[in-house]
Amino acid sequence: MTKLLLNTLKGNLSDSVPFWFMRQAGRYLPEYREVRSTCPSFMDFCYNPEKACEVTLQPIRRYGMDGAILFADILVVPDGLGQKVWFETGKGPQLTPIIDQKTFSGLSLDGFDAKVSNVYQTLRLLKNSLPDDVTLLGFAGAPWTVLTYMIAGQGSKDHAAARQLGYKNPYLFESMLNMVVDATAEYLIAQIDAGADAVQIFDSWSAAISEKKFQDWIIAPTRAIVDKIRKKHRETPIIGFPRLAGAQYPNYVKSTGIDAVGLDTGVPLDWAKNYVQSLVPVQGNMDPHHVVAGGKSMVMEANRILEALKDGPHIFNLGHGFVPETPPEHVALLCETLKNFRR
Ligand code: 1CP
Repeated sequence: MTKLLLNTLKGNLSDSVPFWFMRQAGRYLPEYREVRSTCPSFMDFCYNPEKACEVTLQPIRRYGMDGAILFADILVVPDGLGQKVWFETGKGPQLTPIIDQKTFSGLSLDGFDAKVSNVYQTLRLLKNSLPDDVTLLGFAGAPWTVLTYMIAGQGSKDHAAARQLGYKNPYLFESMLNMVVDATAEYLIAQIDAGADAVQIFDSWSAAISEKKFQDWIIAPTRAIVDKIRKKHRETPIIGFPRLAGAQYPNYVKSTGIDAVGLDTGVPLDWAKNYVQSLVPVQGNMDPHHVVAGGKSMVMEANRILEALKDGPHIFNLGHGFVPETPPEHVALLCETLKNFRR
């Protein structure tokens, strides 16, 4: 059976447009909340193959997306490197911050694979339980986005701590970047070994980075990861998602060598068609709040996006992940709209 999403990632066009959604497994689904309530620790949840497999499958059973994204988190990588990571209700992720040589020296790649190996087991379980036509997606955070959490010790608005450390102590910052590049490449290669058909690199915080630093902090590390993966897995598509990268999108695509790119909600579609979709397949880009609102305006917006990108390879997705207040029945209406669309 053909995998429509995987085929599209390889640049092929078909009559219908494949779709999946960022954060399609998550708090908007009652069945997710039920499993989540059995795991007090979010990291333990990510490292529980049976439960992680179950919540990955939940949206596929309900809606029949073309892609299933591994349930885990981008903060598995710092955890695997030995940084303490935990989640606090109402506060989000918390980490012991890495701010100098002393705190950095506590991290190591030794033992990384062993520490995160349950994630690979989740993928093996998924490989055996997913319908043949569903593409299995692995993922990791991009080094810059992951470093914003490692350095601040939590989520942050303008990523001040990471930017300032990058300017003040570029040698330390580069050592950290290099370690995260190596860990992420190892992690994604192992995900593909375990059954992922494609992988996505989430650079959620790549907005408003200067030209020079976009090159050093976003492009160079992503390129390094792409090169390492390709040495082992030449054919596996790699999706980049440089969220809010604006005019840097075409440069990001050309310079990183990724195979497909996720568009955030703000990217104009005519421009994307001419300058991005002409290079690689694109994915995106509905505002997740449109799905909270639902109704006719959501359906019209889905059709506008589908029409605008229909002449080239397109995977329908959101411009960022579902928010917890999304009504599941609005997702059902959106999926029905997408399944009925023909080029
Ligand atoms: O208690 C819960 O259920 C917490 C909610 C949650 C979920 C469902 C978190 C905490 N992580 C996840 C799973 C997750 N995270 C997935 C797999 C599920 C899917 O997509 O269907 C993925 C791909 C991620 C990736 C992720 N985690 C990103 C990149 C994508 C994005 O949304 O920008 C980021 C930035 C994170 C960090 C993170 N993890 C969780 C939260 C609440 C956050 C964001 C914190 C912040 O705003 O800084």
